[in-house]
Amino acid sequence: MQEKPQAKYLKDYQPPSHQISHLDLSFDLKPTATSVISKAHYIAQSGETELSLNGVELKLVKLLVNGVAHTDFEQSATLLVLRALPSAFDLEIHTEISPSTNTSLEGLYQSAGAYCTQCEAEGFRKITYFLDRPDVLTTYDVTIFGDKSIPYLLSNGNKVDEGTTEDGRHFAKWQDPFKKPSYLFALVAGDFDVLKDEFITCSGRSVELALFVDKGNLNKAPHAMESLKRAMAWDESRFDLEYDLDIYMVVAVDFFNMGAMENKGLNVFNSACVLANQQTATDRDYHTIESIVGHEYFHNWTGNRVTCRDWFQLSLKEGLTVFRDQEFSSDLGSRGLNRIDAVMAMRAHQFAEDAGPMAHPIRPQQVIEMNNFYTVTVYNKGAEVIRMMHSLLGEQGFQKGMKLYFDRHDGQAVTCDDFVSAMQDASGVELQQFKLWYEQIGTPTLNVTTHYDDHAKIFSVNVSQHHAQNDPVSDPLHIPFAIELLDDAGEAIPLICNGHEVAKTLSLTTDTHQFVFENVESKPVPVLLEDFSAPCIVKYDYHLDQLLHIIKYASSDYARWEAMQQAFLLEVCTAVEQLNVGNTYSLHSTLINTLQELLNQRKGDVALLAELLTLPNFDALAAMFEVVPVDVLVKVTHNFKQDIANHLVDELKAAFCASKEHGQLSHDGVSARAMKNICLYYLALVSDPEIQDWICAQSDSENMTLKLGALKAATSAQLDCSHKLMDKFDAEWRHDLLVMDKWFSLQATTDNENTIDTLYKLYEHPCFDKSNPNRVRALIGSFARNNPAQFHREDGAGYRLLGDLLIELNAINPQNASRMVTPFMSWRKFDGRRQEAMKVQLQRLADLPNLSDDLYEKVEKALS
Ligand code: B3K
Ligand code: ZN
Repeated sequence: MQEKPQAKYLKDYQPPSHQISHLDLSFDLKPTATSVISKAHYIAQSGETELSLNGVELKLVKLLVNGVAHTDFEQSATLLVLRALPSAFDLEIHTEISPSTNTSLEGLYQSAGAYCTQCEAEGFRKITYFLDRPDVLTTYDVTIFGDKSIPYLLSNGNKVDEGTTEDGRHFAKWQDPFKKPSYLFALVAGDFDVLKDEFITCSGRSVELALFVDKGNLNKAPHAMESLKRAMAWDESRFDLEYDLDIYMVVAVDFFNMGAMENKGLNVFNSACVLANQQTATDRDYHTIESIVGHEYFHNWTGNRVTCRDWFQLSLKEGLTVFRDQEFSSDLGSRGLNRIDAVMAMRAHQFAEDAGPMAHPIRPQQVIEMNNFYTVTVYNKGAEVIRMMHSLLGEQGFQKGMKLYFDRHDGQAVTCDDFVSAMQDASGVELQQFKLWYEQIGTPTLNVTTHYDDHAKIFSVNVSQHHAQNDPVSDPLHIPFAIELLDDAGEAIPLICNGHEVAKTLSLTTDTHQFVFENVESKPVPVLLEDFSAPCIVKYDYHLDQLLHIIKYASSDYARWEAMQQAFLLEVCTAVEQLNVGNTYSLHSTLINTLQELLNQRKGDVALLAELLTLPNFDALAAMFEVVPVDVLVKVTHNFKQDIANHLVDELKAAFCASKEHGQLSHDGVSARAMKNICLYYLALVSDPEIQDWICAQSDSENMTLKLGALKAATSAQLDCSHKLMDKFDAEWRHDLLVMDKWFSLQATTDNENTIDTLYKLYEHPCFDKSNPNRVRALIGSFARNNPAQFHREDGAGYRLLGDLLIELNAINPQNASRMVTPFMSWRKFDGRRQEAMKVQLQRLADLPNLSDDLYEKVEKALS
């Protein structure tokens, strides 16, 4: 029987036994037998004579200590233990690996012919035996030998030599002057088209920029390049951080497990997060690309120059870098819309993770497979924790903290405590209590009640904080609680406490607290936890009228959107209750009237208006219920959409026609397209031949945002024309797999009895490939996430489809399998029949003889 994978614990951290003063790597690239020679100088830290090196799936060819063959060692599936070592020595290790058969996309593998690496978190051990942990930093010299049919041989740092070998092959040698941990190592070798550019840094240095894409894709590279230059300039202006090498390279590859990887000076990107032009990419893709290019670039300081001591500290670099990329997007675009995006991700995904069996603190205490912890909790909640510090310290205090952090820790591998200490010491703001956010688990709830005293003109807000059931922390958290009070006319009332005006963001530091506001002339409408000032759930008995008041008048765009979401949620709850007792229910007329008014006025940011018109997604609805009433929820959303369409057909038509877009990339162009698409989405639900004509006409657009908007309207309303439009799209785009991913997603999200059969058939589509994570996510990821009616079919067919796939993926690509299992993690939230059906699939996985550590950790937690 296979041994059970063992967890590692933060509390067991031990510093490394050895440090490495320099590493010399040499690769001779061959698809099934690449030879890797590693030469390093090891220094024992306290007289150790034994050294345990990580290594997985390696063929050991030769082992020399100080130039002499070493025989006193032991090898296991994951370790090479050397004994009888001197206190400092040169270690030379020859290994052999097989990139072409490596479908895990971790270590050195081939992506559509090109060699590339992915080492974070623990992939370097699939390349050579090493101290593969982030607190062992050293300088790297890398020499790559390859056939001349592979023109580009790339690694980190600067190219210092290149040439031809006697046997007619060629080589390149790279030197990275900055010490780095092994997870930041990268090698890429292949034939690419290259877009070159230059960036002059604030101190006047010229940095060469090179973007490598698959042959023929140069016309899709400029947006990523422009994004990179914007990111470099922004990091200088907002954070005073300048790039440090002479060259910055980005390579786009087709087979990649996530979005991108910040390897020093040589980022590797999923091609989906690089390639874009107006014909192939949507406005949303443009935005995502800019933010990911920014994110990876920002890691150069927050992650690479200062890195993590151990993987439990992952949020040190990821939470901070997500915060930085969110600020980048907000400074360059709409702050309100970016905040809406961030909060949607928190509500739909992070809150669900918090409520499920994989719930963990932003600094996890125990881990089986590190790759399972690149989560919305570590990333997005981690960013919210940084954002709270930012709001407590203010921009100036925060920047002082960042400066002190770099002064103290440049070139080091540190902990989240080191970061918080720098923030505290630089700003003088006490953060001891605040640090509990690194330990607590689950989403805290804030119960709010208010009281207005008409005589005394006092409005009091009582807030009590409650930890989630699974939270090991019981002491109160330090919660920044932002508030706005609106008067009858919609004006913000100054917040006067004890005779003084106070800022919007209040501090809640005790279990319960009463905030008392004076000089409040009439009963106000409170905007609570404005801008999502803390990652909490607020419980307050809003009346629909109050929410509509906020939608009209709140000063923050985010707060207006949030109120609209709450209004929809309130309505959904009422509708569910009514349907459950056999009544019918239509969307409340005052809410319809508000939507009508918004559509008629079309003032302010049109892109925000498009968001306001969008119903909360299924996950947001599901989160409100102890047991998710799948069928009723599907019905209610369907009815509400139909209500909006029926009542507002004239306004939607008018708004559609008034939204002029002339193919601009500007915010106005993006907004107009968003508006057109949301209007069309609703209009498709009313039977009107004119609208079918509009949809068909828009589906011929040269602009992918519009084209896809038309297709989505047609498929979601299951219009007669949808098959014809889908077939046309397929014929037009088969040559472009990233575009076909959009088509796969549309197929998967169509709510139709035959969808599951269609999906099984689509496995045979010439563009589909189970070993490519983008394809799998587009087809089956979209299905499980965005087709609740079919995925959660009572007969369990949706679950079986996912289960079947996971069994295959477990063998092909454990990381991808582990991501794709997420929908099953919340099986406890469903009714008995669905629970059983999901458990059957989880049990099938648990019974696999070759179950990967990645899936084991999640399946075991889900079932226990
Ligand atoms: N640091 C990488 C993620 C690595 C994931 C490893 N399974 C990308 C990023 O967050 O920037
Ligand atoms: Zn990152």
